[in-house]
Amino acid sequence: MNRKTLALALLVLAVTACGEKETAPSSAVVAPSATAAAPTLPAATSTEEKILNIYNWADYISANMVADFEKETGIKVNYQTFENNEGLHAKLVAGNSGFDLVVPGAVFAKSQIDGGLLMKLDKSRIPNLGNLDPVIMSKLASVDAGNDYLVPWAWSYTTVGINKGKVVKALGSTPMPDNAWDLVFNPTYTAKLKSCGIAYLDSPTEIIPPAMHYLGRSAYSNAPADHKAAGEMLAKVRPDIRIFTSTMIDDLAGGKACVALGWAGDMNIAHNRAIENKSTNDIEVLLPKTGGLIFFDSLAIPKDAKHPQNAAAFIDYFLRPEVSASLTNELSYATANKAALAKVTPEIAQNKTVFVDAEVMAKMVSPSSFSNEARESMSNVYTLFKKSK
Ligand code: SPD
Repeated sequence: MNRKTLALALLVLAVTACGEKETAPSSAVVAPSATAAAPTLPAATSTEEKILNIYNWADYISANMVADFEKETGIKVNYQTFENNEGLHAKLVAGNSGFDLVVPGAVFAKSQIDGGLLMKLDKSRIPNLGNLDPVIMSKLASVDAGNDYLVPWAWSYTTVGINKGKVVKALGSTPMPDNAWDLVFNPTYTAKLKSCGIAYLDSPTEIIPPAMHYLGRSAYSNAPADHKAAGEMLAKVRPDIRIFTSTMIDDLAGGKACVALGWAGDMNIAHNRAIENKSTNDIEVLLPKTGGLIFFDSLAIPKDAKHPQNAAAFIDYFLRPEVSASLTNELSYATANKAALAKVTPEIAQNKTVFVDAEVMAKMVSPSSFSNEARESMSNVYTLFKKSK
């Protein structure tokens, strides 16, 4: 078993608990139906006007993906980005977003499916669904029964990243902690690191879960008492946090932040950007000894999308091995497209912060979903935390 296959197998173990609080009927946990024989329609059969409106996270698509799709299909893509799951969720709840394709995190997708905010995929238009790893897809059916709504875009994990030289200098005689989460949650460290810049993701559901995990509580607890405890702990480091952002790549690469609580994929992009810019900033993704938080982001079609056939055409195009692999190769986010693994470059395939090894994966926290009430409670705690200084 090579590293990529092993990483996928381990990821399957990690996502087994995904959405476990709201268990799907066992009959729904099946291999993706795309593997069953079904009549397929080529993308060109779309009868819609040639427009596709995509709403994705920033820095989350390979350079030529949209242009190549437009050239091949004649479909004009309007591409916009959002900053966090909360922003996307609010647009979907409000309705009439104007978007045909969105990329929610698994943590929000379950409630979006249950709330009727997404449209079922027309699988006859997406023959390349068969390229997805069937084992992963059968496990993801616990979030999306029958794999009817979601197509994995990429996965990675929330963790701590550093600018090594600056952190070592700022810590002085204090050695690096045993647990990397200390660098962003323990005032002993944050007080020293504030001079070189600490950056946090700007979203309640990005910060409260790792904070609860650091406290030894469930990262996906729905209990307000756990959110409150996270808020109390966060209040102690609040004066030391300089940057709140959803795009910390340039802050890290350019040296404005020396420590970040963010996504491993973006940290690897920052690492590469610093090298491209010939800077001395040495960005490193840390693997906390208590584990990072795994996440999945998936393509989905809003229930009121005006161009669902064009959306299906884009999904099918994305699922071509070389197209999925281009995302992983250019952006260091892992793919769930099994057929794409052979096209992942050796440099990325061997990067242990992208395809983490068995020991590290075993410690990672599996994704799960929050209740609406829990999201509200976390949002209140987060707002208080951010504005108190
Ligand atoms: N550069 C964009 C990365 C998108 C990450 N999505 C993360 C969701 C985690 N909860």
